[in-house]
Amino acid sequence: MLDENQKIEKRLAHMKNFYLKIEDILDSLPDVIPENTKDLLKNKILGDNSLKNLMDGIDSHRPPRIFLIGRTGVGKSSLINALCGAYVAKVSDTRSCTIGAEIYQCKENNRVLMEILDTRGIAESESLDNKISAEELLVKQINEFSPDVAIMMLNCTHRDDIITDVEFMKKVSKDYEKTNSLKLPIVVVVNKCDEMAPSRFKLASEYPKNKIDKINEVVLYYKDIIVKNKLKIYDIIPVSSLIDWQTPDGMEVSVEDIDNLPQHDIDNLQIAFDGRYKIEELLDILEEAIQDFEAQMGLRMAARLNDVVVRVAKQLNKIFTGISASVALTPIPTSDIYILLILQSIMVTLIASLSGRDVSIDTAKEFIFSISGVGLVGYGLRLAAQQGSKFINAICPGAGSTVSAAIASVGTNGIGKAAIAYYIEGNSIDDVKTEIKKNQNPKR
Ligand SMILES: Nc1nc2c(ncn2[C@@H]2O[C@H](COP(=O)(O)OP(=O)(O)OP(=O)(O)O)[C@@H](O)[C@H]2O)c(=O)[nH]1
Ligand SMILES: [Mg+2]
Repeated sequence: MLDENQKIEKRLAHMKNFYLKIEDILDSLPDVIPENTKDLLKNKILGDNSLKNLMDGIDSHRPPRIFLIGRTGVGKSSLINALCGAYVAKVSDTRSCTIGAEIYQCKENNRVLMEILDTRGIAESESLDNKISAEELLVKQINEFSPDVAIMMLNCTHRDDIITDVEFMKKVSKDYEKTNSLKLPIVVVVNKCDEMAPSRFKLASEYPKNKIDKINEVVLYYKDIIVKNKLKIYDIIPVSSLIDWQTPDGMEVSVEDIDNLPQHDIDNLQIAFDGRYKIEELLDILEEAIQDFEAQMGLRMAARLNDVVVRVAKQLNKIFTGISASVALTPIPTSDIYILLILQSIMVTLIASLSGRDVSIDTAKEFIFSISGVGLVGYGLRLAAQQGSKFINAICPGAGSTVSAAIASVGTNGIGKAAIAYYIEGNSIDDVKTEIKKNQNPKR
């Protein structure tokens, strides 16, 4: 039986196979499409660097290196579990570390998900005789580790004095930039939001407005200190990493007791209660912040099977939304809608291939027509082109007949979302249509 990871690899390979065939598919489009239009599409799709990086990352991904800084008990280890959606084992690295810092790998079934440099921060190293040299040593160690991203963790429920750590991060950041000629993306994570009053609401979907308002107030409080002290950060986000674990036979275990369980139970821990808040959004931010595409794919691969597939599909949607906008800006001999339809069909086929299915360009086109309510199933491309403005109107009412970049991208994005909902999340076509009707003018 294939394990989760092999299933993911298989689906990604399936998508890549389709990607490698795009040139042939474009070449075999009906003759009504002029050669230069086909070339334009080839250039736009195959010349797109983000798409190329996404595909390259499939063959050569690596675990992302994350530098975690935060006080004892702020939830650094819990955050890693929350990001991976599983209780991951910590395996200490052989590399030596300064006091207060530890390098380890997070593993699941022999697969390394992430490499972590974990430090309690310089504020807690005060007992050291020579604080200055300890700090220098730590900065050096962080740069040797060469993180893809730094996560600075703060506590939502007590407003800590963070100036020492902010100053320290400025040094780390400066040194990193000097060594790598690259900015270190710093993401500030304000954890334990579930504990904010009223703390009885632990489910993210049930947070009342007053709780969210208080959480946002704390975020602003920290942001203000960071800005005033001139630390450049990539983003700041409030989260909760709360997960309660249970053994496969349903026995709940507290985090403190997990290490006492037999190895088999530790390897098979399940989520008993999921109190995570905004972890998806944090993953999105980290994915964007990480520049190296191999590490970016590695981060996606650390998530659960369906999450990995959805994350990749979302990325495809983002890329094709961008390509659509750029195509709409290019003066082209054929009708814009014609080209958009081909682009969107290719995107739908790529997304569908992630579900393990083989979907032809024609089937993808039919999918687009059926969700947009035009009902051209079975008709040829030529008719689709003639019906162009009507078709785009169905997706984006009031669009008129010229396809602007904004409309092209809104249409593509809507179709991408619908394809994810249908092919990957397994919703029915009727549910997908209802969802589209609800968000007639999606913003992104
Ligand atoms: N309610 C709640 N508890 C959390 C959250 N994150 C972590 N905890 C709890 O806080 C305690 C400390 O969490 P850890 O993840 O071990 O913290 P850490 O930063 O790794 O601590 P050190 O390794 O000692 O530096 C544990 O009991 C966690 O279960 C959260 O978001 N909400
Ligand atoms: Mg820890």
